[in-house]
Amino acid sequence: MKHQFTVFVILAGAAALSAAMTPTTVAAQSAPRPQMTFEQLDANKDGRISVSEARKDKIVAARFAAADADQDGYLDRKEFASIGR
Ligand SMILES: [Ca+2]
Ligand SMILES: [Ca+2]
Repeated sequence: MKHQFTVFVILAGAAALSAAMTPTTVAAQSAPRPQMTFEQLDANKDGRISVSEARKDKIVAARFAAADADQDGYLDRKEFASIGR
């Protein structure tokens, strides 16, 4: 009886963990990636992507605010690389 209860707890825990993990995993796998490269978007070659430069790639434009980690209004290479991950 004690053994059965232990098995139940393990199964319930695994199911709860699976349910908790799945949305994150799916979101990570289906996250849209930029369609253009950093070089293609950086029209003025200043090494960063402005809001207007980001408009050329709708995925980058949509994720711009979330990707701009230091909120300086530009995406540097590291911030750009975070899109789609
Ligand atoms: Ca630029
Ligand atoms: Ca930034």
